[in-house]
Parts: sequence; structure tokens; C-alpha cells
Amino acid sequence: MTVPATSKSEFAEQGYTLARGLFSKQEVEALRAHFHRVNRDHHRASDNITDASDPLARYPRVMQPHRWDETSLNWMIDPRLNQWMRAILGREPYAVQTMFYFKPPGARGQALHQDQFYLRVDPGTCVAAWLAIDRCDEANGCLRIVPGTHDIPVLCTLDADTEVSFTADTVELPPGYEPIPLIMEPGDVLFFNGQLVHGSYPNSTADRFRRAMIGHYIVGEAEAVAKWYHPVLRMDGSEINLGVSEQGGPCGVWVERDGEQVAVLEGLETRQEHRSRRRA
Ligand SMILES: O=C(O)CCC(=O)C(=O)O
Repeated sequence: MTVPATSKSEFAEQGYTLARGLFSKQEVEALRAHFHRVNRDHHRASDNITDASDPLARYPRVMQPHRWDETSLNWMIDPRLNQWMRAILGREPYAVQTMFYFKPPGARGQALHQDQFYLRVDPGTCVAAWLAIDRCDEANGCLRIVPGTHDIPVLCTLDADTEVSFTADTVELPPGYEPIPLIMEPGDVLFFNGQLVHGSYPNSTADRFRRAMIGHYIVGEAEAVAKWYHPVLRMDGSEINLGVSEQGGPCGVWVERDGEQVAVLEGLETRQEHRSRRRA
């Protein structure tokens, strides 16, 4: 399969592109069954969810499974993901994170954020590969992205509404910037860059999971990434030694310039220890 030229230009111009049907129904079904076994056999609380009535207490997301699970490692460095990222990024990425989200019926979503806030890739940014395991639509809390945010700086954060988000930080958006839902079918992969503001609303269905397998990568000229994302892997699975990037410092705030809202690096991150920094 070749990567369409339109996908390359879309990614450059909008910060995201959708690869429809990149994984087969059988592959997606195998991943779904695999992670339900992982949940059954290695069930571990995450995200500090202690309320047993929270659907996420029963189905916490699985963080960094590629570090101990071959299925996840193989998915993370799958040649199709590599091929797409080489095409849209212009060079091979390095792999730094995997996550599996179950998002069961009734689960909260994840407040709007930028992945680069957590990963701090330097120089450059990160890119996500987000594989839909189920049909994802507005009812079950599909991924939402905010067009026009792919080339803004990392924004300063504020408290999220934890009634609807299981993460505690979010970013502010000026008028005119609206999250749009991305309707995806099982096997579709969305690639998006680390600056693009994205997140999801709760799963409001009574009976449909919204599962996703997610990989985070960094563009190959990067020299450093935040400490939580080490070891860094090449796309053949071997380790590469990169530096550790610093957290904190300047962050973006919205200001009006010539009648338009623009994000400029005039804020300062003040929190000493960020609550959910490891939870991109
Ligand atoms: O799947 C979601 O609801 C959010 C995922 C996300 O924010 C991410 O992959 O960085």
C-alpha cells in the first residue's frame, strides 16, 4: 500500500491525516481480545481512580504495554505505521509510548490537550498513531481534534472538569476554535502531530466500548524527550540513546493581534510538579 500524496499534504497543512482500513478487522479483533485478557490477568489501577463505581476503575487504560508485552511492541513498530510516518514526516520516527484505552460505556473522556506538553520532544515534536478498535462516533466518545492548532506553541494549562475528564488538565481555546468529532471505523488510524489540540468527551452509550490502541512517536531529528518516555526505540525495536528534556518554562497564551487570536509564548508554567504529566 502506498501513502497517498494527499495524506502527506494534509498532514503538513492540518497536522493530521486519516489512514482508513490500515489494519484488518481480524487484526483489530485480535488486539481487542488480547487487551481484555491483559485486563483480566494484569488488572492494575491507574490514573488514581479509586471509586469502584467509576467504569474506568474496572477498565483502566493500559500504559506502556510494549515494555512487557510482545503484541504491543510488534504493533508499535508495525511496518505500516512506519511507512505512513516516514511518508508524512519525511524520515523515520522513534517510538516512545503505547497505550490501550477501553473507554467502556459511561466512562469519562480526556480533556483537550496537546501531546507535546507531556513529551517535550526537542527539537521538533511528537506524532500519535491512534487506531480505532471499535466504531468511534459522538455517542461513544470518539476522538476530537481542533483544526488550526497544529502549529501553535505548547499552551499553558488550566484545570479540567474532572466530571467529564479522567485527566485533570486542559487548555483554553479562543472563539473560532472548535473541537470536531472524527468518526472512525475499526482498523482506521489517525496520525496527528504533538501540537494539535485533541481529546474526547464521555462515552454516553449504555453498551458500546470505544477502544483504541495508541502509539506515540518522535520525529527522527529529536535529541531529547521527557524522562517518562525512555527507553526510546528505533522502528526496528532497537534502543537509541537520547537526552532527557526539561519540563516547565514558557508556554503559549492566546492574544489578539490584528483582530485575530494567536497563541504566543508569553506564559510561564508555574506548577512545580505537574499532576498528570506522565499521562498524555
Ligand atoms: O482516546 C482518547 O480519548 C484521547 C487519546 C489521547 O488524547 C492521546 O492519544 O493522546
